[in-house]
Amino acid sequence: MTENNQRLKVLTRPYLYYLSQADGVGEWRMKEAKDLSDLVQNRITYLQNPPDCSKARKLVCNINKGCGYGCQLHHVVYCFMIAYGTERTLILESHNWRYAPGGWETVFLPVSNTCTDRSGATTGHWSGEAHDKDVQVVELPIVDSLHPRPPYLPLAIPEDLAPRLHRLHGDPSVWWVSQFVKYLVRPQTWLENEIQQTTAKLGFKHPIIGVHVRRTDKVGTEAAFHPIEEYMLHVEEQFKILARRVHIDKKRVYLATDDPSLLQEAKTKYPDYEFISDNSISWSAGLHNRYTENSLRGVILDIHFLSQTDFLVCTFSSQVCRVAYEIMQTLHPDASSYFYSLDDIYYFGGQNAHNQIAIYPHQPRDSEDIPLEPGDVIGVAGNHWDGYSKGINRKLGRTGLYPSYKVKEKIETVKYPTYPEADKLLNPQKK
Ligand SMILES: Nc1nc2c(ncn2[C@@H]2O[C@H](COP(=O)(O)OP(=O)(O)OP(=O)(O)O)[C@@H](O)[C@H]2O)c(=O)[nH]1
Ligand SMILES: [Mg+2]
Repeated sequence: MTENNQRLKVLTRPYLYYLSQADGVGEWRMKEAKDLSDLVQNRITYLQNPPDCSKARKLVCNINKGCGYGCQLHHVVYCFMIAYGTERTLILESHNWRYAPGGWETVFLPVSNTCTDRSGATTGHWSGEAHDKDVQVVELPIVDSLHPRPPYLPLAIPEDLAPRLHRLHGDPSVWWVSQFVKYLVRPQTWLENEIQQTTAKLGFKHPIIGVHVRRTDKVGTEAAFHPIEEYMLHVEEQFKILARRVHIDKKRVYLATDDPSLLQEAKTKYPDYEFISDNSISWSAGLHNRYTENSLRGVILDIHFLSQTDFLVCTFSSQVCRVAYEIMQTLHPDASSYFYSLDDIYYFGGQNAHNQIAIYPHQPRDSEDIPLEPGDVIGVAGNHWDGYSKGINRKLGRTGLYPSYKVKEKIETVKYPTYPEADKLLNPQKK
């Protein structure tokens, strides 16, 4: 980004905020966000609590994918989206969970109050919605081996909610994912108390920016090493932007990391900042301690606090940060722009193609660029964060760079079931 562009961004952002609040629109957005979320949460609750569990159509999902918490949570989200799409009650199997042998309910509320038993007259492996029509209990594999793939997958959004989501939110695909995460991470009472106590103990308060630094097993294999300075550059910029509309009594950073040496390094290098972080959580996130209940408590707390910050700076290659960003969407009408990722754009593991549509023509500057004609469909691979993105022009079959501003998102809609019976419970007057 050129210096001028950077400056323009710093200058215009706070005014965009004021514009978004003008003429009572801010209030409308708050209400619309709540109404939409209530609608979806109510539909999920309806789906999850069938009147007769022994007759209910079920989708069985086992949490034990061989990966970390963020990845496993997203695995359950993927199952849930297909359960919602196929009108099946999600049965979550979580005994002998690698993080907590006692299972999901040791930390979160059960996904159903009335139907957690997977038994049924007929059981089979997923073989497609139509094929499974007469099978009562269907077992879903991990998304990596899903075949055939149903349409109910990110980044698509449900057709019946699409117009409202487009009006409200800057990234409707993330909003839709976030609704399943919201339902899933409803805490047990002890966890809720723990969150409150830790908030007080750490002195977590606004304004605050969240920084997540993913190291250990991720670095060098799946993602590059980024020094703390790279994150702090964006933290500094965001505090300048925040300062235009709120009083900054202290530059606070919530630091979540699996590298326990980083907190001291950050404190030494940035003495004018207050770093809020529990170093013992970072110790528990190391590879030797990771799959324990204590470490689970730590990553849940870290994600909670990251999601509560005013802005997130992290690498979206990390599922920890993507979960935090998703939960953040459930706390504001539209928090789609409250992040800076040092590497990937937002994605959901196992998602369908992420396409964009060219809105301006582009003549290649050099052999690295690809041409664009308005209307061309581009499969985006990533943003280079310098004004350019990389992707494939599907019409030409050519891969290369193009200016990010010359495309817009192509958000797919899918005909999900619309749950009129559930909606009636929410609005009894609209019978
Ligand atoms: N408490 C805490 N734990 C972390 C942090 N970073 C990583 N971890 C631990 O490491 C695990 C990483 O696994 P995932 O959550 O799947 O995320 P990932 O490895 O970045 O992403 P994928 O490899 O794409 O799955 C987390 O679930 C935590 O257990 C952190 O900042 N705080
Ligand atoms: Mg991993």
